[in-house]
Amino acid sequence: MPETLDDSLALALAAPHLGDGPATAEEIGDGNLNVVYRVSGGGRSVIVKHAPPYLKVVGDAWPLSQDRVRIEAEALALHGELAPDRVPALLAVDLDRAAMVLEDLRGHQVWRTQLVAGVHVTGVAEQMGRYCARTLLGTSDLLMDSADRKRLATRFVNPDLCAITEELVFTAPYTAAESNRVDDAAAELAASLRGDAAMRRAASQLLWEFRTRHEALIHGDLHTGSIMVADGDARVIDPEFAFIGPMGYDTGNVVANLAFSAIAHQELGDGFAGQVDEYLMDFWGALSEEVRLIWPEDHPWDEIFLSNLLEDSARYAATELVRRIVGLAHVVDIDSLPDASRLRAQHRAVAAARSLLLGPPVRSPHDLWSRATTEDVP
Ligand code: SR1
Ligand code: MG
Repeated sequence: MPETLDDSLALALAAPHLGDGPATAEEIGDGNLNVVYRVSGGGRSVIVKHAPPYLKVVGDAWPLSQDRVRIEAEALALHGELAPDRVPALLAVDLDRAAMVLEDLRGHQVWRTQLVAGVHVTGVAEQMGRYCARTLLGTSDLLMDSADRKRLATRFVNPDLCAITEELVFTAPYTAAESNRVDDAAAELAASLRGDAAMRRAASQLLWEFRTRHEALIHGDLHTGSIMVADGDARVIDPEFAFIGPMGYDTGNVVANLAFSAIAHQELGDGFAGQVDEYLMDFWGALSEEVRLIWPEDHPWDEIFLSNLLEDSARYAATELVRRIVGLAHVVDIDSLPDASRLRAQHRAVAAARSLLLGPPVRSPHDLWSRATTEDVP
């Protein structure tokens, strides 16, 4: 059984990567899964991340494989090769202790934090579009040798973390699961989802696709809390949910989490929603441009691919919109709104999800964005 990370173990793991002199360790993680320390010494600092053998936010009752450390480290390395500079540097991995040492992105902030504060960060949405194109196509049969691709798939079997997503994203929000967290004021909204046979059917179909469409090595949890940003520099962190799955799950997560931001700022009326609209267009524009650039010349169906990816993104965005309102893990963009606008925003997110999941296929990025962010409360 690997040791649990405490100050002294964090200091020991970090020591080879710090300067000379005394060092200090500070626990900084507030995530649902892992224990995270910043260790500083000799004018340098690093991040030490440890994966306990259970889901941190639930405890022993939800055991989790520590193989997620290997998966995260290998995904970081591979995505870093495909999208240079878009992930933090991996400095060391200690599988016996279920821990890794990472570059400390000190000058960066979590993108969600900046979005909530209405702080514009340049170039990040475009970089995220290119990151998605390069990591998704670059780990797919579109660009990989067939035998290499099959070998890659054997390294990213991630049953425990896939089980979290299968339960918390595609199942629990449509049932009376104990894990759901619903504001008292949103109880009727949650009940309306449980009683909506069409939404339950659509979510169940997407669960099937999530489990069976082995398209690329996806990040698996690409919300705006998994992206660190500084002007002109986006870095994607925390790929412990990585597995060979549907590409649209990653892109749909980006879309839904930008939609939460847009809806929240529309409700606040502070003028930042227009900036978020631009982020979505920059994201999808750069993604499309990069796909066309790296697409294999001898397979001329890149426009069909992009249109299918847009449709899949819309449908996975819908399930993310629902689960962050009535499921276990919420988003601060919506939860931090004043009561009346929070309830309206929650209704709007679910209305958007219904439109994206049950309406006609989206025809364009504008159609996707308009349905994700401007659905009226019924
Ligand atoms: C209890 S785990 C809840 C969520 O946190 C992670 O970041 C994933 O989004 C997961 O669904
Ligand atoms: Mg995460």
